[in-house]
Amino acid sequence: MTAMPRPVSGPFEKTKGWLDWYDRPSKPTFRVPAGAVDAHCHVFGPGAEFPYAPERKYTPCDAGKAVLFALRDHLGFSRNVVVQATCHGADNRAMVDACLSSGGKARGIATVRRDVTDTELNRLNQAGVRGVRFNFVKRLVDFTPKEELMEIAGRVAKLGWHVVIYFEAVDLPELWDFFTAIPTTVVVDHMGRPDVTKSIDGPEFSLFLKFMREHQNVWSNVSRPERLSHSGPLALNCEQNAYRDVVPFAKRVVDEFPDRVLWGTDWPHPNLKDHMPDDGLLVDFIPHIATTPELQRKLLLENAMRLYWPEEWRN
Ligand code: 0GY
Repeated sequence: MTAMPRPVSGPFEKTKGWLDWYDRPSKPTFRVPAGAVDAHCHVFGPGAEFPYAPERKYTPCDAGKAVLFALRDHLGFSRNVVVQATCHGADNRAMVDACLSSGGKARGIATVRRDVTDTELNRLNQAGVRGVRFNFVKRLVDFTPKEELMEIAGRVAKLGWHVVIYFEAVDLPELWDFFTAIPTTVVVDHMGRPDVTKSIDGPEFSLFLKFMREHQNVWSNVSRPERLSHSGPLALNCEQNAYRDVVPFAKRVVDEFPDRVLWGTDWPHPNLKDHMPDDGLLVDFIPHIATTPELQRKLLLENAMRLYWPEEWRN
């Protein structure tokens, strides 16, 4: 792929301590099924058009919809689910703009506050939003009382939306009662961020599997090895070795819950300071965790279509 166009450095550059996205992703060897959905990615700005939130914990590199759609095509995907990133707070304009510009090929996950009006929720729905994200990662967001979040969950349930939750594995016990009371489908971001240096059969990951096993409304996104891995990409062109310590965790979830898993690039990879992944290599990671064509089809196509485009999904 020719290099993806980089934004001109803006006034945000001086505050930034994070890596920019990788602008020469390789062409993956693994071919995703026709119609596949990148079910977790973001847009950042551009900041001059869609300013970052004053309460943000990091200032990213601009990474707008045009580059996202070029990456989608380059990797072989057909659709995106654009998840509101914390650097935009509850200002959903950049995400909504990406959805509206996609010709129906992008759905959105929003962040809303308790005071959001029904008119605004309906407007988001029209634009393609199908869920809200509740973030419990303390380095990313300030605390929101659980009763406020539950009130929001009740309201979006009426629209047929779901709730995406992002938390660290160590926090699951404390959050368990809240999560299990959410009245919608619940999508867990990135398997609840397991510590992959710990045993896959240890208490933390076992609790996560129990969460999915005992609650049929709970789904999981199984992507983001670049963030969970300690072994790292090793040789960039040797996918056998890339992020190998994450494989058993993601494969376990795909094998046990094949009808409730999703995958996404997580582009433009917010908040990474040490290593920025080659998105082509991330796609080549998929067959290590979804090891049959049937599992790959569920992970990349069927599940996401059922959740985000049910009206277009005829199986
Ligand atoms: C991710 C990961 C992170 C950040 C965000 O919205 C965000 O800022 O999601 C993170 O820092 O772990 O899922 O993209």
